[in-house]
Amino acid sequence: MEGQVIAVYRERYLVEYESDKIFMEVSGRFQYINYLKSDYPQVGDFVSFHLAGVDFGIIEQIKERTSVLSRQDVGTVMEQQILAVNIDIVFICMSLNEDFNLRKLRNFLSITYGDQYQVIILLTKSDLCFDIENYISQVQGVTDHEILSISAFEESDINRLRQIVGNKTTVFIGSSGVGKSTLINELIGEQYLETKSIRLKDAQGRHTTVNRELIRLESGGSVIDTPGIRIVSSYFVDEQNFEDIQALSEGCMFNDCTHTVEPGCMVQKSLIDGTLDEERYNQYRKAVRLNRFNQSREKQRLRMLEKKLRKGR
Ligand SMILES: Nc1nc2c(ncn2[C@@H]2O[C@H](COP(=O)(O)OP(=O)(O)OP(=O)(O)O)[C@@H](O)[C@H]2O)c(=O)[nH]1
Ligand SMILES: [Mg+2]
Ligand SMILES: [Zn+2]
Repeated sequence: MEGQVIAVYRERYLVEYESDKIFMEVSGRFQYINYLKSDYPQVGDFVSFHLAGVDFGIIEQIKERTSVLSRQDVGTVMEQQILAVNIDIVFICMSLNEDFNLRKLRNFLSITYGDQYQVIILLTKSDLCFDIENYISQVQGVTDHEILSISAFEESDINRLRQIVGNKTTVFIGSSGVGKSTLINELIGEQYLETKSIRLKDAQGRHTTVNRELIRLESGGSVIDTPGIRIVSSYFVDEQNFEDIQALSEGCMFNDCTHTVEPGCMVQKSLIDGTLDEERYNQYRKAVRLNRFNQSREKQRLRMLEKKLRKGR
């Protein structure tokens, strides 16, 4: 039997199978061969399972993922935290008021590298903005992805979004309060998800959505709601995310310049004369360190796995 994971609660998984929703756990064998968090079922995963009761199942295996949206995990030792899998479109949501911030947008863009899925920038709360074109052109300066301004209160905007989603699997990411859940409620046509407007005052400043969840639409498509992301950092360093530094490094004296202590370093020079933003440089250094760390961790993981498999035989 095969189903799709629509929500994850610690060690429990809610799996959609035909029109049923069944709680499941992973099998003992599954636990034995997997130990990275990212190897465990995620929202969007297709899994094979067997039933262990009328309304309880055991997940045996995860089907190969067609796409993965992830970031570096902030909660644990640097592990990859998966936000959603098997998605066709990632909607990066940013509101056209206080939340609008190009640096933030760049951060979100940095976790959506590659061509596993389409990326669309949703500029939300357009009803609060009187200068939309100006914001759109600012965003155009940062990305080539499609940009859409949208108000949750404008029916034609919602229809447009519904059309884009179609029968695809999509995920909404962005800071807290930009209106992700509100948009999704409009798409499904009911107040299914909790949004800030129906919450008490004391919840101000807190994230309204706390769990990732996949919701099926009438169109056959699905939308995954996510809690607002505060810190984003990408798991892998994509050179393309640091095009500016890449370009500068061509002027460095040494080919293998690490842009730290070498003489004739163009990156250092640009830092000193102020043409390169210090924060940007620190971001780059951090990404490089993290990448190195992840590479050695991955090697270690493979070694341990090999050992385990040899022992298991
Ligand atoms: N003016 C206006 N307000 C909106 C719009 N969309 C959402 N809001 C309001 O913005 C607030 C936050 O909306 P949510 O949908 O809870 O935001 P969220 O992105 O899901 O937030 P988290 O779940 O915390 O990540 C609510 O008070 C909504 O009513 C919009 O298009 N225009
Ligand atoms: Mg929400
Ligand atoms: Zn250099």
